[in-house]
Amino acid sequence: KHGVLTRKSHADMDGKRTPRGRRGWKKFYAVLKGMILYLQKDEYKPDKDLSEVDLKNAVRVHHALATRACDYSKKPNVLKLKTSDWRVFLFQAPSEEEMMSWIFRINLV
Ligand code: I3P
Repeated sequence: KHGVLTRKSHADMDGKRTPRGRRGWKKFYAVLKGMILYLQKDEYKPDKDLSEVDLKNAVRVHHALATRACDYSKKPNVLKLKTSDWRVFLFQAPSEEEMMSWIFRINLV
């Protein structure tokens, strides 16, 4: 699965709140492949190698939990992703349908 997702980092590894200055929203082209959600600057090209930054932004979604971000009301179509290393991200999808589809696919991993 792939598509545009806008990310906000809410908690870092070990569950510590992401500090000010690193809590902004950032738009990515997201690709869910195997157990990894790749967050790329540019649209996915199958034969192009991932950049160092792309690799750094990739999130392991094995044993992660995706839910609708019910407690976040500033933007619509936002899902919350809790990873197995206690990071928390918010991702805004372009539509309700896309948000539900990402939640479903991430939780299948
Ligand atoms: C954050 C940025 C986010 C905002 C966040 C700020 O600043 O303005 O958009 O979240 O508020 O800290 P920075 O880019 O300097 O990290 P919202 O869009 O959800 O308001 P927060 O600290 O209350 O999460």
